[in-house]
Amino acid sequence: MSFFLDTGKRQIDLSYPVCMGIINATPDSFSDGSELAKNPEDKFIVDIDKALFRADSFVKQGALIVDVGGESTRPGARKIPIEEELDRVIPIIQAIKANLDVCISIDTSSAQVMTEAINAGAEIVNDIRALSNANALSVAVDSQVAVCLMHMQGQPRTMQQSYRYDDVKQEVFRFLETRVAACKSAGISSERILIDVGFGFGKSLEHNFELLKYLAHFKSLNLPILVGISRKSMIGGLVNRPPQERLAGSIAATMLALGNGANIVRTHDVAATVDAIKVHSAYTLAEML
Ligand code: 8Y4
Repeated sequence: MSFFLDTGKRQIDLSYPVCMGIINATPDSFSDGSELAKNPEDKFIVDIDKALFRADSFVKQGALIVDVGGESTRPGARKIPIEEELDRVIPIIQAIKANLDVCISIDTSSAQVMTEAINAGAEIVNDIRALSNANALSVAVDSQVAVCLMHMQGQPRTMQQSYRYDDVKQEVFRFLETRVAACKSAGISSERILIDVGFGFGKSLEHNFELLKYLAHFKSLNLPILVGISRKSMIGGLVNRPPQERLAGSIAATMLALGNGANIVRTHDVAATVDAIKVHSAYTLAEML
């Protein structure tokens, strides 16, 4: 287990879990999309000042990473043109880079968006398609950035309509193992790789909780584990509340993920997540006495 993530520009210490705050530059985002739209009546326009304010608050609350995404990956979401995705994310990355010292992650599957985001200062490529799109792997190889490889069954538009596993943890494990091997043989060293089981991406409530329960098994890949649980339907399906009211449930599930070895927590609620990480870290230290 490597204790640092190498992004080319910095080494992120993962001796303790760290928090990644979500900056969604998408109009349909449940937490901040419409807040980031300048004129809700008109075509979606990214408000850079609002995105920057959000990133700044995240940093003040203790996030070490901000994840900027412009392609909605919510269940049922449709694809958008690359130009639109670029228009959404690049100005935000440039503004964050110019004003804050925080590691920027780009949530995209497009090689072109990756390239321009890296040029603008992104240090992590967070790809829900695990670098499977054309040229995505070579863009990552030719840069110094870190990559997050996530498991998904199907595609966002339809993934929650039909999913099928014989053994979800085995299938997700083998997928990640294969993608990690592809990255390593293409020239990405293990210090630059994160893995993610992809909660909610083509998975039932039961699949998600089975993966959560067996998260520690993924430690055998000897790579840091990122988890994205925040406000997802795996919480909503249990507490029966809309996304903005899923904080307590999300933190409870985050505690379980931390207990099972999660190293990076992707969240809409940085302050609460940092508190949970502090409680977990104190508990971990107390265990060792
Ligand atoms: C309710 C709330 C229903 C949220 C669905 C969603 C992950 C991720 C997303 C993740 C990594 C989302 C970009 C989807 N989730 N990246 N991205 N891991 N690495 N759905 O789990 O939040 S967006």
